[in-house]
Formats: sequence, C-alpha cells, structure tokens
Amino acid sequence: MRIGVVCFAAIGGSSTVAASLAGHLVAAGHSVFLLASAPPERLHPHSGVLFRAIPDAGNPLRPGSTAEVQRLAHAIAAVALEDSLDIVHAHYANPHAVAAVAAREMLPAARRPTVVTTLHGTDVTMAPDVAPAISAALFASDGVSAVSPFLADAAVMSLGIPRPVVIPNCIERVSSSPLSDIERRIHFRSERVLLHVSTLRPVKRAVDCVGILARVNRRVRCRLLVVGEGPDAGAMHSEAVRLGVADTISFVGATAHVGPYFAQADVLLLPSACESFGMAALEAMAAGVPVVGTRVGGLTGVVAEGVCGRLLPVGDLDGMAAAACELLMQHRLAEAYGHAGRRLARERYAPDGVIAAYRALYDAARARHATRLLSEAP
Ligand code: GMT
Repeated sequence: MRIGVVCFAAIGGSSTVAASLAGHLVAAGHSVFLLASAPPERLHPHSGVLFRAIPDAGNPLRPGSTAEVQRLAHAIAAVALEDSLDIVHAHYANPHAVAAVAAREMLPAARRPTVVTTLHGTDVTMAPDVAPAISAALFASDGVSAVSPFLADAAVMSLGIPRPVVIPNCIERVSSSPLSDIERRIHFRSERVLLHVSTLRPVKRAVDCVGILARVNRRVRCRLLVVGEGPDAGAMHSEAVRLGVADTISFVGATAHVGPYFAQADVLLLPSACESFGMAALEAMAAGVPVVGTRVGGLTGVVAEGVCGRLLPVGDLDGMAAAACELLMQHRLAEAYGHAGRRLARERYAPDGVIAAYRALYDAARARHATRLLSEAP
C-alpha cells in the first residue's frame, strides 16, 4: 500500500508515534510518506520514509483559519495525487483529519484515498470550539482510533461519534541492562535527579514540579531536569526564584534525544491536569525510571499504581513530593518499580502488536471506503 502519515512536526508523543509507525510500515513493505510542516526529529534518516512538506494550519486547540485549513487540504490532495496514496492517516483530528477529508473530496472518485484518523488528546478533551468541525471529520473518516480507552470514551461523550478503536502508543526501545542506582551515580553525577519531560503547556502543570522539588529538597537534596519548551517555562523560572530553588533546576530545552536524561533520572514527575495517554510515562517505564504523576485520564492505564509508579490527585504537591522522597530514599523500592516498568513496557507496548492493530484498522477502513464509493456512484 501507499500510505501518507500526517502529523505535527513539533516534539511530542504524537509525532514520535507517527514517525515510529511510518518506519514500521516501511519495514513491512509499504511505501510511506510522512506529511508535516518539517521532518519530525524522531524520524530516523535511514528509515526509508519519504518526507513531504505541508503548511502549518493551527494546532489541536486552535482552529486554523478557513484559508489555512484549505491550504493544508490542497497540499494533502496534491501529495495524495502525485504519490498515488491509498491511505491518508491523520494524527489529530484538528486540523489534520478536517483537512484530509476535505482533500479527499477534492479528488476524482477513482483517486480518493481512504482516510484514517488517530485521536491523541486535547482537541477532544479540551477544545469545545473545534468540536463541531472535528466530529464532522470523524464521521467522514473511514476509520478512527484513539490512544487509550479514556480518550475513546471522551470522544463518544463530547463528540457523539461511534466509539473509536483503541490502539495504544508503542515504545521502540526498552532498556535491557539498566544501570544500578550506584552505577548511575558513579558514572553520571553526585546528586539525585527528578525529571520532567513535556511541552510545558498549562495542561502539563509543569509549575507544580517546582513546588514538588522545593518540598523534596527539604528531605533529600536533588536536582530537577526539565526537558522541553513551552509557554510555562517563564512561570517555572519565577516559581523557582520565589521558592529559592532556582539553583537546583536545569532547563535542557526541547530535544528528541531524551535517552540520556532518562538514564540520569531517579524519578519522572508528571503532574498533568489531563493526559490522554502519557507517552513520557511510558518512556520512563521503558528506561526503568519510576513515575510520580497524577491519577488522570489515560495515565491510569499506562502507569500501574504501586507497581511502577505512584499516582496522586491533581495539585497534591505534598503527596507527590512524599512519593518522590520515598522512591529516592528506598533504593530497593525504586529498583523494583524500575524493573516492573520495563517489564510492562515490553509486554504491553511492543511495536509489533500496535502495528498489527493499525494494519487491521487500515483494512477495515479500506473496505468501508470502497462501500462508500459504491453507494455514491451515479
Ligand atoms: O500533550 C502534549 O502537549 C503533546 C501531545 C502530542 O502531540 O504528543 O500529547 C498528546 O498525545 C500524546 C501521544 O498520544 C499523549 O501521550 C499525551 O497524553 C497527549 N496529551 C494530552 O492528552 C494532554
């Protein structure tokens, strides 16, 4: 098959998943084109996936202007035609599925691709303004998936669509020989490390990490590593100064190469207000790092509570700090959590099963597309 995968270029779980899916589909013998405003950093240069540039048309929370979405639809239609795509797989309904279904209608019936949409999050859970547009795009898609049962249920509730198929995200690499706690400290550092990896959007509540650090620092001296860039970086700085912990925070900035930071981390902090999946938590588990986060959305399905991490109510900084301290002070407990996280990541989120589920979704969507074309034939 000839498959076009449409995703955001910015660093984030959804582009990681799209790039990884594209690579696996090439390995399975398909011709795959990745459509984004720039090549996602996680796209391996030797993956065999061909990059096609498309314009930016807003983000999951902000509906692009009509002109922006039209430009995006035209670009998708042009790639579909030139590269003879059988399938366009849109990651995020807004704006990608909205543009993909419009692109399909621009093409002659015989050249129309099947449109498959994967829901990742905030356009479904946090953006009522875009609900009418995305629900229309989902009804018009030939197949729809969501990355967690939570998100599938949220889509049914907020958009009134039939329940999407749940296909979880996958993880490429699970560390097989993690460094022991003592080895890590000898090799890398002399202080304990709390890690936060996110887009620093308000939904991530990254400022809470500063409050947690201040509380932990009263009992265990440690450093907070912040990987990512976003609107809350300034508020984190101010909070760090206010709480007198600025010298124990390092802002790394945005990078797709998160491996070295997970290798140094003792605990991942993920105090989000909502997560439809929680890719950072899965990456931590795969690296053998315990997670301390919030009991929200899809995170409750990814992080097994009391097994590989601890989940507390949103805003419970005392509780999250206490859980982090416990893991920093009890090495055996942290090692057991790390070991369990790697096992769960390997058993539940291996690429093979996830890719097979997407291929089954493609097959069902192609059949639906064929039926739709027949019913529309004059
Ligand atoms: O949350 C973000 O800022 C990034 C966004 C993305 O584009 O990756 O994350 C969403 O999709 C991820 C991949 O499926 C999920 O792991 C995240 O939980 C989801 N974010 C939210 O639901 C807030």
